Amino acid sequence: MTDLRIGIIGVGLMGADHAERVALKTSGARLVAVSDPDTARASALADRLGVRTVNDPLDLIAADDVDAVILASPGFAHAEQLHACLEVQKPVLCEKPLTMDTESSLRVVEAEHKVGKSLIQVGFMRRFDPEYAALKKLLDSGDLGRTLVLHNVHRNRTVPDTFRSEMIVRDSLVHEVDVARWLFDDEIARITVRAPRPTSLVAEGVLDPQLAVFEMANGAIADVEVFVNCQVGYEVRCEAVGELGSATIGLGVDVLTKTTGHWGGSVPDDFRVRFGLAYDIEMQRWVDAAKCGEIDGPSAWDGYAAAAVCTAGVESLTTGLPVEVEMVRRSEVLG
Ligand code: ISE
Repeated sequence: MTDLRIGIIGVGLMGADHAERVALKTSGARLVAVSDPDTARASALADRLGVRTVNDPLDLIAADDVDAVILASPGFAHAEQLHACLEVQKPVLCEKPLTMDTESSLRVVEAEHKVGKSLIQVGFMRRFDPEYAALKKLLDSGDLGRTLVLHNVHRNRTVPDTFRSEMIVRDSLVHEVDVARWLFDDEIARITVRAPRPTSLVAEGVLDPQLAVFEMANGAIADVEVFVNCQVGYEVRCEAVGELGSATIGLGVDVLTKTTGHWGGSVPDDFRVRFGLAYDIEMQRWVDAAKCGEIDGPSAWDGYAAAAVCTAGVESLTTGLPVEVEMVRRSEVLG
């Protein structure tokens, strides 16, 4: 089978990482073009990888030699770019968030349904991480009985100054929203987001860390500590508590070293390190599926559900009170 020719929109941290992944590590795929408002950044990457740049992202989507698209542009650009991909019926791997709000995410789900093909996969990479995948398999096996509680920790060393309180919900906490929906195989009915005393190491008014509680439709509960300027490194943990036992992933126990008076290991600097393998697996599976006209991972519906939960989460952050998640029924949209 011929290579899937891929164009990438947005070559910041994640897009550049994906560009290298497609160009150098993914089989059956070929990077052909990149687009970024920062044209110098796009050109430098394109030169290094031997591909071309396209200034207008919509031209990249329409280009005859682009079979599939990766959106690593900022969330606010996604809606227009996703609709453009649907228009020309090209598979798209869209980094989260799907879009910035519930309504626009629903419009995307409806538009894809109208096309009649699953073209959109959302980049919730934790689902591809071998540790998370093993946890999912264990929970689904029933060996721990019914899962009752999830405890999650999500810490970044630092984030850029542009990362305000609302972004912590929509860009960071959104990962655990997807994890809870996926591991419980259920929707989140109600969310509470509280902010304890903020770290003094961020700009005035930024609520970091945040503590969230997700109440699942089936009555189970997940809690999350998200702390994106923790200073230490990238740490993501999840403990599932079942009726018959518990299971924890993300302890980061790799190589344990001992030197005079010390023992320990290393903490990854960011998500590209911690989830590097997950991204590789995600990309290969997306490419393989796209060539068969399918997706193999979180769908536009999952992106919509996450957007609905985050919208409620942002509202809860302002009052500290629980907020019901407002979503249409899946059958109403997808039949
Ligand atoms: C970033 O966009 C990610 O997706 C990372 O996984 C997350 O940990 C980080 O907080 C976000 O900024």
